[in-house]
Amino acid sequence: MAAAGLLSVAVSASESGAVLLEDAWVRALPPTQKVTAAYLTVSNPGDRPVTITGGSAELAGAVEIHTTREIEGYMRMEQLPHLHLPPGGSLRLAPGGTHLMLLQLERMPVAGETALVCLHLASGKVACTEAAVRKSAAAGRQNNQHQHQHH
Ligand SMILES: [Cu+2]
Repeated sequence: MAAAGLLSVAVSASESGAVLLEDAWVRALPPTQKVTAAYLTVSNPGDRPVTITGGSAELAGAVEIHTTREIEGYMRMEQLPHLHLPPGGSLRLAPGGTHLMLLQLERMPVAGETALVCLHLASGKVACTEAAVRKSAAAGRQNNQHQHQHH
């Protein structure tokens, strides 16, 4: 519980220079895996460009910004030093593309849980959101108001 408290430095989106985080989710992998990925849509409602320099997440000792590139027929992940968002711009971090890599996991998050995921901005601000832990991206973006899982 103490760790969650340390991360609760959420910045109000209405504050200038902040970003909006939406549709965040973390992929639940088998518990033997030591890393996983987080996805979200980040937008810059302000009138100045924003640079994202990194991130942090509950249960993860480190977070890196990765992109996926096809090199000689193989999908490879590459670390990006930062992401740029022009004024009014938005960026969708999604499977097969840019994502947040959650490293040094204390344990694998379990589907149905939520985990706080934060983006760190060059301005020193930190924007956080509660990410749903899911096994896949299956749940549609349009009906995420009310998600129920049936077996
Ligand atoms: Cu990655």
